[in-house]
Amino acid sequence: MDKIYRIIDANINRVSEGFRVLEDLSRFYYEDYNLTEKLKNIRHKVRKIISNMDKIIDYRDSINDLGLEISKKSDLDNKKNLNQLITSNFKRVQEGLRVIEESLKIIGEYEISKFYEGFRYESYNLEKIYNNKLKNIKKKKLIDTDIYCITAEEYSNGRDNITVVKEMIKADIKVIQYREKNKNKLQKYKECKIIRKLTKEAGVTFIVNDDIDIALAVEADGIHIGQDDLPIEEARKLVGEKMVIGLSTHSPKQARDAVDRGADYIGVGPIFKTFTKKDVCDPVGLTYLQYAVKNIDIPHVAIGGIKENNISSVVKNGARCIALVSEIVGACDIQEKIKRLRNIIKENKIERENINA
Ligand code: 3NM
Repeated sequence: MDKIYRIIDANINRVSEGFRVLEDLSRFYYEDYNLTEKLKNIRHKVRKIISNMDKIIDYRDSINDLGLEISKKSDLDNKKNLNQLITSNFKRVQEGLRVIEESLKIIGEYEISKFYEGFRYESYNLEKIYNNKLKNIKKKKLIDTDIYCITAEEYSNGRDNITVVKEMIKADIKVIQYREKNKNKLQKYKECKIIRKLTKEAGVTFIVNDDIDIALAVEADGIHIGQDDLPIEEARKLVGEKMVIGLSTHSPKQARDAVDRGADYIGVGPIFKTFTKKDVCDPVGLTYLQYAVKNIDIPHVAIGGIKENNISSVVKNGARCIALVSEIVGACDIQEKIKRLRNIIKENKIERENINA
């Protein structure tokens, strides 16, 4: 029976080490204070509760552990990426906790075993928090860009949406939103289907405006909704955690609300007067943009009335990502226009960084 203590000792080490790997990734790689603190706390508790059971350390015999030889000959523990590393360490922690729990019962430590059962359940919850974090990082990358392009056939100089999207892709645009107010559902679906294919081939993020059903049907990367659309929570239920949800906001209150309710990014606007969106409020100016840059943790997209001749002020005021509709879709040469806009963004970003340095 005493050898049960050896099993407990080995698994306490296994669990602590697993938590330590997860904790250090959270601390040094993802720099997440809350998650790091939670992992540290549970790691300490796993060791502490058992620390007055002297017999445990007496039965340690790592040198003669058969597992070492088996492990040396196996590559089952090889990890190809961070996701695998995180998943396997949660598994190791959960399996170890289960072994400790069962072993403690055998030696009559039922009460203590219940603590370890609790840690196991806590670890399931931590795994969920970790996974959501990873998903959010992935989603952030999907919209990490300088120019966010949006379609609008009626301002496209006689070109159709597909032609315009092809030009955007050639200009190396990384995020395209399909926004079309003058077509029926079937027409929109058919266009989105084509755009999904084009964007997928080019590695471009594809967002659908308003029509959640179309976004789901064509497997878009995200949806963009407005203040009068379905509440974010309901939209999230429909699209799941993997899809990006963007929300148009027009005030600091709406921005804070969007964050609280789980938006992945916000539109910030209209910065200037726009004629492209019919029912939008008066311009909110650069002040609201400054607020969002300073106070809102999720990515933002500055939008509304932004043109080649005023984009520099938007960049200087901190915008990281900028959406221009009529200025791009209406340009005679879309690729040239995007090139010029990019140059202005670059120059002004350098200036902004020099001022902030
Ligand atoms: N959303 P343009 S303004 C689609 O403020 C849209 O939420 C806005 O078009 C918002 O670049 C806008 O042609 C239209 O002014 C922007």
